[in-house]
Amino acid sequence: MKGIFTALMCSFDEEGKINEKGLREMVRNNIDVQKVDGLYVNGSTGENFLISTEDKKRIFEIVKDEAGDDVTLIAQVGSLNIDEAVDLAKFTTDLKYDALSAVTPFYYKFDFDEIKDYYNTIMANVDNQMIVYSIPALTGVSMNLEQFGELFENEKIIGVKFTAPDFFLLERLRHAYPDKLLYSGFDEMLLSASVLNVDGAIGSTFNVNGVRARKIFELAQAGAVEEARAVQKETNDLIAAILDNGLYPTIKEILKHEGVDAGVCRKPMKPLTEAKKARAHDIAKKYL
Ligand code: NAY
Repeated sequence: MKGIFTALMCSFDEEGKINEKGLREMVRNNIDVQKVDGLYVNGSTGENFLISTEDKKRIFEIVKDEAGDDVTLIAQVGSLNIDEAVDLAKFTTDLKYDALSAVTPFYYKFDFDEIKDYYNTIMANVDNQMIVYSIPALTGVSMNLEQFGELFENEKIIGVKFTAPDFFLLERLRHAYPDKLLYSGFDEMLLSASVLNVDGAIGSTFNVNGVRARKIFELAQAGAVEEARAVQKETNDLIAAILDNGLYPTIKEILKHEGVDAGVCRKPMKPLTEAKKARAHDIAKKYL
């Protein structure tokens, strides 16, 4: 369960339908070219919150069929509809996904007891392991050290995907829970998280920059911080350009530049203008 995990994208056509051939190519590109250790399926990067339950299931099936046992697979099953979350947790456990993950429930201001009940309910229904998906900037849900500790009391909850720039809390978590898995969630902060001894990282930009991400992670683990910093600098030049041009559509356009049929993003995300498409190809040439 340790190492570099791509937050997988899905290829959609202009009508928003899954492009199965493209999705399979994206899976293979991550395994064969980016050489990542695993895939995080139907997360934010997978446009999970924009698609139907049926499409989520189809994506889980296609990814498992294509990846087989080549890499570790994590299924993001979180949903505001807890019945859907449980259904997807059962579905992906049956498909033999190695672990589940679920975003903290958002939109309504759930209190911590409600959040804890959400995770415990999902896990009471399956024989699998759970990685909490914490991303306060998008969900508005922040948890403190003690609250993470309460979630971790459930032995099936084995770690957290920590997508936040709070390195104080990350260090406290590492210190307090040495046996739980901590994953860095912001690719531009991978080095900072790695020196705090996270167990791995899950990122959108690894779809195109996985090899560099591994270098940063492994150099930091080996204590070669100076060299790691140089690779993080190259990485952040790339990420800054991608963010400036539009995160997910630009990664898809870069994948197309590399011959992967990445399709387009689903509405309400808008397609890149011709100028931004050209810029994405320039970014690929300049930074990859
Ligand atoms: C997800 O579920 O796909 C993730 O959270 C992966 C982590 C990414 N977060 C988001 C919200 O996209 O890789 C990061 C992020 O895109 C990257 O660091 C650029 O900011």
